[in-house]
Amino acid sequence: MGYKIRKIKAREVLDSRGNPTIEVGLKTDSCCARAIVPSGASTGVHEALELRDGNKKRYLGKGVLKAANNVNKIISKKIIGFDCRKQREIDNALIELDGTENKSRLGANAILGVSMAACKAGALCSDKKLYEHIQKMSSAKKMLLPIPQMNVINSGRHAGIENDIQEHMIMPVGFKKFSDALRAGVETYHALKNILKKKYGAKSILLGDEGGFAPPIENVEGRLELLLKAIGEAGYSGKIKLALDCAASEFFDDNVGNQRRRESKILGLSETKSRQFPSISKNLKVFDKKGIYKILNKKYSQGRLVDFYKSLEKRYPVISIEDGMSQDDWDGWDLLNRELGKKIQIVGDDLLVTNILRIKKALNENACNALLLKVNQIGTVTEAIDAASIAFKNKWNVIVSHRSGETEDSFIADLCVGIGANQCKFGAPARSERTAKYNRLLKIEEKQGNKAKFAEF
Ligand code: 2PG
Ligand code: MG
Repeated sequence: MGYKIRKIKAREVLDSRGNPTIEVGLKTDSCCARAIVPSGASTGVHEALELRDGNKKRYLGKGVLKAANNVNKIISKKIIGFDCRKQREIDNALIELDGTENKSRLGANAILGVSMAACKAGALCSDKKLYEHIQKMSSAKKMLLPIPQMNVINSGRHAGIENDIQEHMIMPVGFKKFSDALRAGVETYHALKNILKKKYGAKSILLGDEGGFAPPIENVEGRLELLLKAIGEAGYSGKIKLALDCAASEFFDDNVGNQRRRESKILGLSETKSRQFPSISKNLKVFDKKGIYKILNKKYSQGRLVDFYKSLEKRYPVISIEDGMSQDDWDGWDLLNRELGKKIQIVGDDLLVTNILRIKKALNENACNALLLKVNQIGTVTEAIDAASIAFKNKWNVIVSHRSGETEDSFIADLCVGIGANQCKFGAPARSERTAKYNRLLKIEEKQGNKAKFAEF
């Protein structure tokens, strides 16, 4: 009674970069829920497909009317009548209806909007908190408040800069409570802001896509020094460690990249845009293992790049490196994980794209030791939860992550707690689309009272 889905409606709304995205409203007799889908900039080529209209006259081709229409005309017909608590059944029906490997028929954005909205409705109708509802679906034995990875210096695609390490993060690990850890991170963020303003002027404290600063410091060491200084000034030396998301696929130059560039040119598409067209990626067979990584005009072979990361780990308290290698450079990942994986967290993002098949391959090849989990990389809540389960089973850490294009929807905060992930990556503690998630975690911690358990690293 009251659980049956009666109505589903999708519309075009905006994300934090001012690009269109999908919002889905879903009604049963007793409740209604809404979900908004995020969108990445440094998207991996193996991600599920984000369907955009491509009509340059609207939103520079980024409209999502086709995806909305797919929800309203095709998906709703199939999903209306389902019990909103039966997430796996709903998601399986969505996957089957789409029928492609990367959700390119209906669009992963269309599918995910429905999947997330159903999940929220399932919680509401069963009078459960969203994180409790999610825990019931997952294999998690306990709920956890996550350690945040806070991206306080933004570069690369998120700050309009080519060939650079993308995210420089602080990780408050030495705390007993999430709220204390968050506070320490926020105070460090403000200490950093003051240091930057004094040293580089007002322009250096303008914010990148994820709420971090984008100062004109052209070397990674200089940025890490600054982070340590800010941590010290805020009074948290030793209690806050450092993490990097290199997003190395963005600065790896290989034959595939060159081929993609050539093909995009022929088709008159930007390179980023061309990644949305699976036909292009599919045709890219050549992979030159001897590709070159370029960071800020310096060139590195795989081995040299690993040496560079090793030297950073020796000199700075870097405890986690995400996407240190490019998405298909399996040899590079193998080397990186062999050299550093016993000491620090080696996180796969573009490498794994929250996809069970790629996670299994990475496990076989011992390519990394942690999963970055992004719901829109795979396109349904169930598949994301399954991806986390495999990672946990194999003793990997799981980090639930936002996208650089986010929204006011705080779904991933509940997801993180519900699946028992020990870390979250929600950006800097600034801009409402980021703080919405942190604020939700604060609320969950308050609700859980003395039962709240803060994760350990
Ligand atoms: C990443 C993400 C989020 P994007 O690379 O981890 O920080 O960036 O959403 O642009 O892929
Ligand atoms: Mg990443």
